[in-house]
Amino acid sequence: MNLFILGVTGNIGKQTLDVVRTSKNKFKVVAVSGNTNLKKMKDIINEFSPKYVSMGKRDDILKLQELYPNIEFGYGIESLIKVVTYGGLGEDLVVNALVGSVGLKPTIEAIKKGRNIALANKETLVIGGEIINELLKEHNVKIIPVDSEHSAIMQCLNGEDFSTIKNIIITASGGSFRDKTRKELRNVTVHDALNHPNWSMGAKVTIDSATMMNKGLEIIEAHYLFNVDYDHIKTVMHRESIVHSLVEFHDTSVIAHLGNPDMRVPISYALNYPSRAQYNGKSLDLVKMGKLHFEELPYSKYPLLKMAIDAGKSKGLNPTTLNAANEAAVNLFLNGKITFLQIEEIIRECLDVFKNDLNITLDKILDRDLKVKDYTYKKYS
Ligand code: MN3
Repeated sequence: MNLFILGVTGNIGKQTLDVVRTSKNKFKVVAVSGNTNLKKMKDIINEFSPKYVSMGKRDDILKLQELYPNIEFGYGIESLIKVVTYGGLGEDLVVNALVGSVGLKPTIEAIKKGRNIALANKETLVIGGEIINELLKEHNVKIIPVDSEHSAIMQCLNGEDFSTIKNIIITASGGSFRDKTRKELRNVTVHDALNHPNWSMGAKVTIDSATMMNKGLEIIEAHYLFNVDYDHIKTVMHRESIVHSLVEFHDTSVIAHLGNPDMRVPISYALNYPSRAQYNGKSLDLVKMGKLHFEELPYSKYPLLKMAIDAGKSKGLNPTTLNAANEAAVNLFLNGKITFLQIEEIIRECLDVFKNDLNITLDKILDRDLKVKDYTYKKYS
């Protein structure tokens, strides 16, 4: 299997390479992209010898070119597309582990090339779901979700008739601030927010988990992946992150997917789909767990959850506006420019300022994405 990995130096990229290491004779890393981590990229090149490497900046490419004259290099968005379309067709899989809307165009080009995609970049479906689903049909390509909840749902649906789904139930850990009150959220710091109780993730997803925007984006993602109406996608707070999601069927049977919180499991499932590979992780010890807890998600504490679901339901460019405002606001928060609760204020403001448009095209999505981010950075930097 030839792998084309976007975001290889990030958190999901790193864990993808862990999975690749466990079955090195099955996978060949052909093309990869990183952003600014030159040292990590050198290590990856030395270990996996890819044929094509993309980095964020031209300077870094020039440095790498000197060291590795036999590898092709590129930088910028065009080179991300080169990563996913590199070489001829074979037994191929694109792993899209980019963070943010930048992942949409490469996903589209991978589909057009006819390559299946292991998708960790949820923004692809949040902002481009309508377009993506049309393209998947047209090119007979599959998206296999890497997000743990969606991987769980996909596994619960194995061999099932989708028309018998009654509800999809997505679990939420509650993020780093699940025990804080609204009032306490006013003064939380970046450091507090980056301290997730269960999962090891990148900074953006960890903040999104704390605001619950992550769950909102995942609901939209689930809507497009499984073609289930928003009214039948439920959430439940589950502190232990052991039940990764559930599906209820017409006969009220509920199938759940359980496992220790380890992203390498859904990554391994996506890489080996439809079969399963051996993974030497820790077995789930239910007796040791003793209890699992489920609570209602407090919507009043997390206004972004409802804002995201509403944006998803209203379709068109609203999900793009929501997502772009969130990306910019989270960035501003991480850089100490705004407070934690300003993230939701900025998103509300952008949804107000930028009007919806139901007639979407890729160009309109990318244009809206840029404009919302420009607006937010200019006003709040
Ligand atoms: Mn998730």
